[in-house]
Amino acid sequence: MSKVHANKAKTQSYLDRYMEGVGKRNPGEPEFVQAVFEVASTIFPFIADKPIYHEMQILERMAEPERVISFRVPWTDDKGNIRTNRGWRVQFNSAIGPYKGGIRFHPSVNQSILKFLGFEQTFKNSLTGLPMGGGKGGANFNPKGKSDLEVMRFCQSFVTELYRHIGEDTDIPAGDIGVGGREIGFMFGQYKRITNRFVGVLTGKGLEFGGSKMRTEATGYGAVFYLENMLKHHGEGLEDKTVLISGSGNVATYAAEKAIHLGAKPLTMSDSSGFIHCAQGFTEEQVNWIKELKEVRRGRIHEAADEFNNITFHKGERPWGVEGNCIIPSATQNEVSGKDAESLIKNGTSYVAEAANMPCEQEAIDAFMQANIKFGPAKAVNAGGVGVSGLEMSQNSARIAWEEDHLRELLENMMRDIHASCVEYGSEGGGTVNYLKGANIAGFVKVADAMLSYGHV
Ligand code: NDP
Ligand code: 2IT
Repeated sequence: MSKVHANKAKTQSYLDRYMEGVGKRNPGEPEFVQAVFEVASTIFPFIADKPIYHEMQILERMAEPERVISFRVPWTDDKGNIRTNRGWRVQFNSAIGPYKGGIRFHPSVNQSILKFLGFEQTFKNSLTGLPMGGGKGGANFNPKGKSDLEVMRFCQSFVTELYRHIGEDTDIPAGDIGVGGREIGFMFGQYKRITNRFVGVLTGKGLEFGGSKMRTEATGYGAVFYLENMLKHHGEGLEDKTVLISGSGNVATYAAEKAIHLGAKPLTMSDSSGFIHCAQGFTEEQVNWIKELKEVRRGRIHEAADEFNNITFHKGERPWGVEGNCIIPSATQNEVSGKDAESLIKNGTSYVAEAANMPCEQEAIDAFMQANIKFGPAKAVNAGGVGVSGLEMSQNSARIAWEEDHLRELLENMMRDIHASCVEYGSEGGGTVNYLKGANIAGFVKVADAMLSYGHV
């Protein structure tokens, strides 16, 4: 066996043994194990000739959250029934800054999903270049069909426990699926009321009470800026590119809006009931209509097909059977399967920009890589959201508010720099960039080196 071959086999056996341990220590947590594998499979080869990371058990420590808090969330519905949900905060890694990451309200939320999200967040936040550690929280609460008052009572109860674990220098939550401006307002109001402190403990706040301009748009806009950087790096542009988007929430709608601004044609959007398709590409007016449908009226996506003649609704389906040059999955984890990937490849898709967290199953990632499709991983592509959250924290600390143009420029520069870091660590010769490897290594190094400085903690 050649030396190179032998080293590869050794690295593979380290990875196998490591993943066996992760699997054993986290039974019944498939999403978490999946996320750890995605990172570890690119980090083990990188640290093969860097024994310090092995000796100091860096990857073992990184895969263990610093703290997982779970708690009861009792609340009363409009009929006077007492309801009980479970809330969590996973404080994953504070090596480079206070815990930072969103809160998700969705019936599917469990410890595995929040641990995967907190783990990913650690590397994502590192990529932004800002001093933020990784965390994630949420509850298995279903906001669908609940009145504003029910949502308010739920948020107040959730924060009545959570408040003792968070703080502007400790842990700063934000939004995620099911948590937008309305919920952040309710949670901030309750935090302020309990603690009698007006501080930047949450991001994604309303502009009237310490929120930052560009935060609402940041994740979707940032994802499209990242895609644009990928295209430019390969001598192409967004102009006239057809783009398949899934989801119709915060991330999806602002991704569609920015894609239109930059001359691309978003053809699809979706929710959990199916997808909508517009062969000509949605107009900005249609995207605004969908924003209003989802944010204000909290309706279902088929209503867009009822409203506009050139939009069709495809019940129970995902958009991945449509032909498109690029895809921006923006709904949830594991929404692009290996089979979906095969169909996208056959239909000529050449760029994938993951705007949701871990939307592609491992089989899909493998298929894209094998087909030489440019694959932008979530922790890089969607980092603009938490990036502008970091800027909201800076503004809150300094008690100032920056202008929108300034923030847009900071966001654009941040996405350009993240792309450049991914290219730096992910270049494999012959012009090929492995963005997944690049993002993982670039995110890992800073966190790992900080952990080395602290000794055995
Ligand atoms: P929203 O709640 O605003 O929207 C979520 C969208 O995804 C809705 O269209 C929803 O459909 C759909 N969706 C959610 N769960 C499922 C599911 N299980 N199956 C099918 N569709 C589903 O969330 P966001 O736009 O904020 O978040 C979308 C993704 O982006 C998530 O992966 C999130 O973690 C990630 N993200 C968000 C950031 C942010 O700043 N908000 C930052 C970085 C990443 P329906 O209404 O039917 O449930
Ligand atoms: O997944 C994510 O990065 C988010 N939901 C945003 C987190 C944040 O703190 O802004």
